[in-house]
Formats: sequence, C-alpha cells, structure tokens
Amino acid sequence: MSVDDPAELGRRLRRRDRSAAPAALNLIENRSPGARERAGRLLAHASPTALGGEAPAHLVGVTGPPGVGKSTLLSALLPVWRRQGRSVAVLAVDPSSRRSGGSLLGDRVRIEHDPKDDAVLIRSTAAAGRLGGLAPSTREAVEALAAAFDLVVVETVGVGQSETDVADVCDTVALVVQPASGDVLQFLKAGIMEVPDVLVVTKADLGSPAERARRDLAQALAAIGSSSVPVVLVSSMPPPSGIEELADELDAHRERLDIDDRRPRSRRASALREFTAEHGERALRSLGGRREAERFLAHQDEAADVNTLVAALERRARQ
Ligand SMILES: Nc1nc2c(ncn2[C@@H]2O[C@H](COP(=O)(O)OP(=O)(O)OP(=O)(O)O)[C@@H](O)[C@H]2O)c(=O)[nH]1
Ligand SMILES: [Mg+2]
Repeated sequence: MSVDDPAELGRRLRRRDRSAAPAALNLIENRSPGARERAGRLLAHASPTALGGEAPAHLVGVTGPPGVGKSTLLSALLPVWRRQGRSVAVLAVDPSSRRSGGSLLGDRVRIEHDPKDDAVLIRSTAAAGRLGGLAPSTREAVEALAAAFDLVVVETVGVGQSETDVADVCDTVALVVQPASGDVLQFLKAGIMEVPDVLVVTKADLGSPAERARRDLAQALAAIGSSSVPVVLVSSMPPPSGIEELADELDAHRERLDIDDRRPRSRRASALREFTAEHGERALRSLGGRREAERFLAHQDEAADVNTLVAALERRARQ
C-alpha cells in the first residue's frame, strides 16, 4: 500500500498519527479532479461518520483587520498550549491580494514555533477571492486536522461581514483588534458584524489607548445585548501579558458549546455556501430556494461531512 493511499492517510489521522498531516494537506490543496476524488476518500475516513462522533479537537478562528497582531499573538499562545500538553495545527490564510504582489503591509509576520516540535504544524494557504473568505480546501484541511490535533486554529484577515465563513468552520471565533479600531466599534454598534465569541485587544503594551479600547468595546457589546462576550487585553511582545487569560476564555467558550448541535449545523451551512459558490444562485433556485435547500439538508445524516452534503445537493439539483 502506498504511503499516500488516501484511505490510509485518513485512517492514520483518525488514529491521531500526526505524521500523516503534511501528506494529507498536500492532497487536499491539490485541486485537480483526480486529487479531489482522492481527497474525498481521505476525508471520508477522518469524518465524524468514521470517527463515530465529532472530532475532539477545539477549532478556533482568529480573525481581524490586517496587521493587528494575529500571528504574533499565535506565536505567544503556542507555548501556553504546548505547556498544557496539547498538539496544535495552525492554518494561516493569506489574502490572495497580497500574493499577487503590491504588498500593502510588507512581509507578513510568520508564526514562530520550534520546528523540532512535531506536535505543532503551521501551514499557510491562499484565501478564496474575497477578504476573509475561506477556500474550500481550508475547510477540508480543518476537517482532516481535527481528527489528529487537539487544537486547530485558522488565522484569517477580515472584518465586518466576512467572518461568517470562519464561524461556519470553527467552534470559537476570536476577533482581534488593536487600540483605536473605530471601524470595528462602529460595525459592532450598527449590528452589521457577526458578534465574535471572544474579543481580543492586542498591543496592550502601548498603554492607555488599549485600556480605553477595552472599555469602548465592552460598552458597545453591552449596547447590543452581548455583554457576555469577554474582552481580553493582551500584549504579544515580550514580556507577554493576558495570553493565558485568553487561552482560558477560549477554553471556557468551548466548554459552553454543544458541539453535537453546532458542528452538524455548521457543516450544513458550509455545504450550502459551497454549493452556491460553485453552481450559482440559479442552482439554488432549482432546489426550490434557500429555505427548501436547508430543509433538505436537515434531513441528511447528522454526521455526514460537507463534501457528502454538497454531493447530495448536486444530486438533488439534477433531479
Ligand atoms: N507593540 C506591539 N506590537 C505588536 C504586538 N503584536 C504584534 N505587534 C506588531 O504588529 C505588527 C503586525 O503583527 P502581525 O502579527 O503580523 O499581525 P497580523 O494581524 O498577523 O497581520 P496580517 O496577518 O498581515 O493581517 C508587527 O510589526 C508586530 O511586531 C503587541 O502586542 N505589541
Ligand atoms: Mg498574520
């Protein structure tokens, strides 16, 4: 049997053999039709159906405007999680605009980690077209890694309405802002922005503006009836501060969640989004509209993975 047999890769991930992860990601990122079919088989072997339940990993989205300090923050969070004995995979989604030259912000900060530590995997992937959008391969990568790692983190650039992709893929979304981010405040107040599960104000070492930002954000959250959302002040530069508190808040959110309810709902939302992105609104109408498509998905197996759900929608649309 070849090492890259997709079913075997899926089985190894299911057995929590992390050494299968790089080959699994290579296959998932290959978008050729042959590779798609093989990736589908890999995912089926690491899916909730194969696992006999939801993957135990905590799926964390770290999102926020460009340059607010998301990667630096993750560099500081990694040692905290490693001290707790947890394995961590990070998928850093590069906005495609920055790949195609004309870098606005210069070289991105890389997430620092010990390359000899095999319980940590960092991977950069290209984003889908729009800001904050996730490519289907990122969603699949999260699904595969969730079988083998304790934490799977997705770093994306985005603010406003673009976080919903991340929310569909992750259990817990942390929105990272820096002091004096007036736009985030306005988005929150106006209710045009998905309310995150945890709000993080970075660069606390800059002093009083950070404290003020925390106060303003807490007030904005209270005004929209979301005062239970924690606002954590962190500094990721040495000496780091607030990092362990943030790790605790992420865990606390995970503990409050009903994963067996949330994950199937998220998979159905992802399937509908990917089906519509692939085939257009007209295909959605051929299913009888969004509501009807949602009803159809609600009747599918709770443990079905997203690709299986998309395939079911496609079969239905052809009928
Ligand atoms: N003073 C201070 N600077 C910080 C802190 N965290 C990050 N920075 C700086 O902010 C800049 C951007 O940090 P990144 O971690 O690359 O920010 P990012 O949000 O990942 O950026 P993109 O991925 O490009 O959107 C870098 O120059 C960091 O050194 C902090 O806590 N304090
Ligand atoms: Mg970054």
